[in-house]
Amino acid sequence: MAQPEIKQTFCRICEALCGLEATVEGDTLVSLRPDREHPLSKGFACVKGVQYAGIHEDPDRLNHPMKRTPRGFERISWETALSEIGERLREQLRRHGPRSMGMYLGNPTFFNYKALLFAQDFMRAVGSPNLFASHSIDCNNKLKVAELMYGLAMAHPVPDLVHTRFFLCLGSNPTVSQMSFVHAPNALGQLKEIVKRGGRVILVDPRRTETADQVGEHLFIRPGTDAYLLLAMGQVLFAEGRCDVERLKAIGNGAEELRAAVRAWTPERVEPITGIPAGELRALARDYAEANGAAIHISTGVNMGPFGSIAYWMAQALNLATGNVDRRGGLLMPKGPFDLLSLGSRSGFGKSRARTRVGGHEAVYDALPSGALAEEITQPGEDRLRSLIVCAGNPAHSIPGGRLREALKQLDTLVCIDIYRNATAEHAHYLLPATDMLERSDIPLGMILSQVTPYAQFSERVVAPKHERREEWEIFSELLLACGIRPKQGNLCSALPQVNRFLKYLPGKLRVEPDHLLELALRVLGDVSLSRLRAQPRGAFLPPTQPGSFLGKRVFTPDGRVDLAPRALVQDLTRLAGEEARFRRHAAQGDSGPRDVLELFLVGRRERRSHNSWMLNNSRLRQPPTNVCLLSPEDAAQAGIRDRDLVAIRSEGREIVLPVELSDAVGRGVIVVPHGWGHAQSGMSVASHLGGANVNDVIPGGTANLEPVSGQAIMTGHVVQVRRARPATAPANDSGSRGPPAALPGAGPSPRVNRSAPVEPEGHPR
Ligand SMILES: Nc1nc2c(c(=O)[nH]1)N[C@H]1C(S)=C(S)[C@@H](COP(=O)(O)OP(=O)(O)OC[C@H]3O[C@@H](n4cnc5c(=O)[nH]c(N)nc54)[C@H](O)[C@@H]3O)O[C@H]1N2
Ligand SMILES: Nc1nc2c(c(=O)[nH]1)N[C@H]1C(S)=C(S)[C@@H](COP(=O)(O)OP(=O)(O)OC[C@H]3O[C@@H](n4cnc5c(=O)[nH]c(N)nc54)[C@H](O)[C@@H]3O)O[C@H]1N2
Ligand code: SF4
Ligand SMILES: [Mo]
Repeated sequence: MAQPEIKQTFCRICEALCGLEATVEGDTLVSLRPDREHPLSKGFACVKGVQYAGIHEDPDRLNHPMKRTPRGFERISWETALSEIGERLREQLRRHGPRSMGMYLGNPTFFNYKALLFAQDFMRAVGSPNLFASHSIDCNNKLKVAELMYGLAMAHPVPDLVHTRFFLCLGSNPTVSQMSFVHAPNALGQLKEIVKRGGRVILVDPRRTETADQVGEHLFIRPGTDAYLLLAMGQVLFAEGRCDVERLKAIGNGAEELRAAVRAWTPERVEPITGIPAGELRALARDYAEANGAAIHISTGVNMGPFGSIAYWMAQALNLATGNVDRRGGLLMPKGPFDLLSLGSRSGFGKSRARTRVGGHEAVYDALPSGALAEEITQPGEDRLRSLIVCAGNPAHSIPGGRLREALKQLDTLVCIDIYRNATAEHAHYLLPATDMLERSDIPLGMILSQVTPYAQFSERVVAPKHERREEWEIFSELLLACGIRPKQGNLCSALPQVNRFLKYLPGKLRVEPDHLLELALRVLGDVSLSRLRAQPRGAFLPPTQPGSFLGKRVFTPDGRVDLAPRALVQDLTRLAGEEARFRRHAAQGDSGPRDVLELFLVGRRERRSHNSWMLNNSRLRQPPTNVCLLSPEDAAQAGIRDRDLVAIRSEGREIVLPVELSDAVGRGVIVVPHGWGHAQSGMSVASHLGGANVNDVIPGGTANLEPVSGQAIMTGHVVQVRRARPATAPANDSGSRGPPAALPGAGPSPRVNRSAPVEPEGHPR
């Protein structure tokens, strides 16, 4: 029996990257806990990370390559899988050309440096522009606006949470999510520190969130209207001379156009749109300008709205106009262990100009909008998408509209590289089992530019891969060879296995892995070597980000100046003005007396114990039996809806039925539905025994619902029809529901949940 050994690693589920400590015996994981000695996360970790053993050991995990047969999925060898897939793809490429091949990269790919590098390299080697990624159902607005204003999609000044005195945060629930585009473990703790220092935290949200319940001040807003709020803040700041226009002119172009863009949006005009009283809005703008170090931050609640790009533009522009970018307590531009921005700029990373075949939607951060995926498959044409490789993603579940599920059936070849047989895999021809985060080494390159406190950590693999699980980079390399694609110059993906095949014949068991390339990159370009990181498994602090190191120095536009009023955004203001009447109408509707059907704005919610579509299968995490929607008691009363009733939520001819909880934390005119639920069809036995419904079934999808500047799918603030379906006590009858059966609250948990390991308590900050 191997001796127990303790290993430090870090969690790669969300952007907090919390330090974890694992006890292992040989290659068996014994336990996982928050790393109390981790200099940055200081013993904080949430239950999803601490209970990751439930994922690592899940009997539902994909452990072997599988092939669809008339009898269902059957196990095949890696050799057979690679050669069969290779043969199919080779033939397809020969007949229909590279464009007919596509790839979708899901969220966990961006927490896996090797998978990301090799997936992109694979597509370059194939020569297909058809790369899709989850960032177009998450944050494309930010990526596009950064490209327009700063010249690089990955250039995002990060709120200096450690020093700021005023944090205005729109569309984020840090207590649950740990934030996005901000690497700050224990986000709630960090926000509480701001208040403790005498600063202010203001959360703008259509719901009084778990965060707003615990820290700072909360401002209700009508969904989808944040851009109007920010424009009006800009109007106040310029009108009252609180912007340093001369400084703006020194660092960028378009200061006058920016001033003109906000001029008409007075707080009085915006009040009936956002629901925020003009006086409060004016005070907010003044307090922000007067705070000595302030940051406006927007996140997915705004990204996914109809004007995500204008909102991010305004957030950046106001931060710049008040002198808060590149200053302590405002927002800083981190550099990372090596200058990723300069490297990205030189290498052309993130600058693809590809467009979709249907509608000509442009790539953002090298990926086409996921909302176009279904049409790229179904619209006839010689170069329509005929095969798709999905890596660490669940597009059939996570992309709004539900149309993709039908489209996937039309593919000649669908290959899923995943740790589970998820909803997308139900349409796949081949499933390839990937390693999980404990089974591979990693450095969080994707998150390094979001760091409040610059830090580098490298983790070795904690245990060897179980069964036949393989790392994605190896899968991509082997697949490329199997497709008969010859290595091109600079293609890591095809070069590495070739080199390794050669090395096999030399003495000494030499083998080149991506970590060797990382070592080289850090040695040549970096502030910290891989050997130092290996010797310090809890990671190392990097030099703090310096104020004044960004503007005028590392802006990557052709002239090195910020574009303060990019044309595409100025033009999009016409669309925003056109929608004004719609929001005003909703405001005027107010209390129109009793009615059967409510028209409500649909917004989302993340839950502590789940993560997008894949954490519900972790039997160590106790889940409620279904997702539950939230509604204000006043709205509910209008349609005779009572607490725990089932309500039908309808949009565009589709309907889901879910139990409702009445809550005064929800603004009027709003219904809140958590995503990630509704797993009736998948090989995830715990999740599919739960009830619930996939909210994406009632969110309009496709290219008609893309935010025009960035191609971000519009996912929040759609109007849905809501009516009482059944009282809480009636037996469930799901006729009329296009979603999976909605379980009643209190329905029994799945059998797998019962035979789960004991549930350990959540790790808390010290
Ligand atoms: N309605 C609605 N829809 C949403 C959202 C919302 O708020 N509301 N949120 C959106 C957001 S922010 C995002 S990021 C997207 C996510 O969209 P996707 O990335 O398409 O979906 P996920 O549910 O994150 O699926 C991740 C998949 O990766 C697998 N996986 C986990 N770890 C690994 C690994 O190490 N290797 C491999 N190969 N696979 C792994 C999981 O099993 C799962 O199948 O969903 C979006 N969809
Ligand atoms: N536990 C858990 N943590 C997660 C995830 C998870 O699924 N579960 N997902 C991870 C991922 S992929 C991401 S991208 C991050 C996202 O992290 P965040 O961006 O913080 O996302 P949410 O926690 O969903 O918070 C979004 C908030 O926006 C609000 N909102 C909705 N519409 C609007 C609007 O129009 N205006 C405004 N102002 N607010 C609005 C919602 O009510 C919600 O409170 O979280 C990550 N962390
Ligand atoms: S907050 Fe939870 S899921 Fe996110 S990195 Fe930390 S432990 Fe992992
Ligand atoms: Mo996300």
